[in-house]
Amino acid sequence: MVSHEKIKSVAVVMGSDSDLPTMESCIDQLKDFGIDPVVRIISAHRTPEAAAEFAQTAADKGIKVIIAAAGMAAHLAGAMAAKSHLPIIGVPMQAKEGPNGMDALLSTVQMPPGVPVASMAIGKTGAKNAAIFALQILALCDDAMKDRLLDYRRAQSEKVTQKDAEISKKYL
Ligand code: RP5
Repeated sequence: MVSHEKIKSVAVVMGSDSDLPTMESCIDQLKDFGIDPVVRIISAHRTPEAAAEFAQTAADKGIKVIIAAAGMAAHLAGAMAAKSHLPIIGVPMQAKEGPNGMDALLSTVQMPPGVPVASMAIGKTGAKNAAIFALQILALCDDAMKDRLLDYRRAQSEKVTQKDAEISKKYL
């Protein structure tokens, strides 16, 4: 069994500090599972050398999964995938202007054959799911993490079952 609790096994990179309020749900979700991520602001367009350097050296630093969030012409996740063999999870951000994150979704998900990015949904839901997806990857070789995820799923199901019981009583 491998423990991921003491090492920085997940990186959360984002294109701008304006993405942080959305990505906090990702960071919080990782922390809830005992994962303290590397968090960086790196831009595929504004700091392309830093993006390449980060992706190229991530695996050697012990990072196992990179979550990359960006808005507009969102190339950060793709830039990570171009320079790293690690699994890259992309989170499209909704920009202040433009087509409500659809620009970022398409820029993130439409990678060419051979260089995939696992794109999540736009915004906070995608941010939270990116964390859970990263945890699921870590759980492949971490039984304690697998058990935590199974508990999380059970608790989620119980909540729905409880709501179902409540609404069934109300509409009897
Ligand atoms: C992207 O452009 C960032 O990821 C952000 O979502 C968007 C706008 O950036 P700022 O102008 O707010 O820095 O690169």
